[in-house]
Amino acid sequence: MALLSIFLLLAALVITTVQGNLSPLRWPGRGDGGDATYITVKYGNSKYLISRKAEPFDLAKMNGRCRGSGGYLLQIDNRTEDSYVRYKLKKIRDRSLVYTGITDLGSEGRFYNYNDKTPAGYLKWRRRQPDNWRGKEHCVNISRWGLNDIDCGRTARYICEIPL
Ligand SMILES: *[C@@H]1O[C@H](CO)[C@@H](O)[C@H](O)[C@H]1NC(C)=O
Ligand SMILES: *[C@@H]1O[C@H](CO)[C@@H](O)[C@H](O)[C@H]1NC(C)=O
Ligand SMILES: [Ca+2]
Ligand SMILES: [Ca+2]
Repeated sequence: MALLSIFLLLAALVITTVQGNLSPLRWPGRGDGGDATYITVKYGNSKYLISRKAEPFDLAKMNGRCRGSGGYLLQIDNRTEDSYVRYKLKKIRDRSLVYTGITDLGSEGRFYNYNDKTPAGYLKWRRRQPDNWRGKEHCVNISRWGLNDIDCGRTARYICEIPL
């Protein structure tokens, strides 16, 4: 009887854990607040569209798409926004490369927002980044661990920010 209770308790724990992982942000997923193209989440005064499909990244092209949705490639203004986006990415099980709209193209080491050329607001780099590896890392990817400068043309996902 005691064994049975322990078994049931363990089973309950496993189920709870599994359900916890079935976050609305599973990738790809349904009912995650998005459409076929983007996973959509809201925070503060912005909506964030995380592209579902990895494609060769191009700052102008992807920023153009974000503009088509009423926004721009992700800009990070402050610590809370940074933590929010990284928290969401952490919940998405797919760990593929995700680009922001932050770049230092044409101004090595000085990072700015591609869309409006304003200086990057808040840069939480991963340890030992940015390193401008091989002198050709001018775009910025984001993950649960922070930001990293990376070359611009990789096949990856990207995030649009839409002001509400
Ligand atoms: C941080 O930035 C976000 C996005 O621009 C904004 O909605 C939020 O109000 C800001 N928070 C603080 C504490 O400034
Ligand atoms: C993206 O940036 C992170 C730093 O947060 C880095 O560790 C990671 O390897 C990068 N992702 C890819 C797929 O290159
Ligand atoms: Ca660089
Ligand atoms: Ca780097």
